[in-house]
Amino acid sequence: MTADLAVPKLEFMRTESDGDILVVTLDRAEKRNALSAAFIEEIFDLFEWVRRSDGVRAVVIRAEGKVFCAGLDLIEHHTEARSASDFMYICRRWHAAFDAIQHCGKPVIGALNGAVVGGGLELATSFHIRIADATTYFALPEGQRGIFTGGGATVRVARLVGEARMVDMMLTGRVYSGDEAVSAGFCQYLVEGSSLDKAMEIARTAAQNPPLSNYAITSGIAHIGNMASGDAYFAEAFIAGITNTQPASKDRLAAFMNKTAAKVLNE
Ligand code: 1HE
Repeated sequence: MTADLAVPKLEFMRTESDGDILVVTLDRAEKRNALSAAFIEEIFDLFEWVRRSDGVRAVVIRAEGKVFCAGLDLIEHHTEARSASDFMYICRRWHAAFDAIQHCGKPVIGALNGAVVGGGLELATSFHIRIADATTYFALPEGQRGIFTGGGATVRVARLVGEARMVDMMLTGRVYSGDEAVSAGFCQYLVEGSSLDKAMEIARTAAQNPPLSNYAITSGIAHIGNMASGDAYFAEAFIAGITNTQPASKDRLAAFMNKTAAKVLNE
């Protein structure tokens, strides 16, 4: 991999490019990748850049160290003695940063390891695909810390794994890992080896789709999920109208007609 893309200046992350895949590493291992206010701003800036960068076709997010992300920087939060309105504005920046990830227009694949907890789970649920390894676990320790989620979990985590499971996790500190985490929906893949290897494989596959198709898939489904079904069908028809008539779609359909395209087989 080479660091040849002109990304914004970063303090808490580093990036490398592997062809058209951008690999983002959370790089605050000494604090278990805890999310300070400045770290959140960096995430926002980076993914606004990803959205505008034609050279990036997919993103893999991994972490330095044995913990993917320990969530809110609890020490910064405690020592800054924030007012209610201070923290309300900070939460709104978390929402903006994680929306920037989810709606950057490119598939974002999380190569997870270790703890993915609190705000770390809020971060991970803004990715489109999550891959766990044998060390990965998910939790929402907010109840035990005497706080509440503020980075979008009430929407993204509840939607992903269900409101009842989220309430149980927050009340009891329950931890999910392994096959149970997959069946609950925290991650789509659980690998015995490296989650990064699997994430790269998936990113390379997804990067071959036309960019407009990937934009429709990664943003359209999420937006449509917020709509009543009549509105959703209407929006779906518009997205399909634009996506299914793009030049790249015509080429691929012609290839199918000419019997040069791959078939959809279960092998
Ligand atoms: C931190 C943080 C943090 C570690 N904020 N500094 N999140 C939590 O409740 C999780 C809190 N963290 C932990 O439970 C543990 O640190 C871990 C299980 C993730 C990792 O344990 P371990 O033994 O590998 O590391 P450690 O010794 O606990 O921590 C290493 C350093 O990271 C240490 O700093 P040091 O200067 O003493 O070396 C820790 O203080 C620091 N560190 N986690 C700040 N979270 C928008 S609202 C979102 C609400 C939430 O996210 S609530 C969930 C918060």
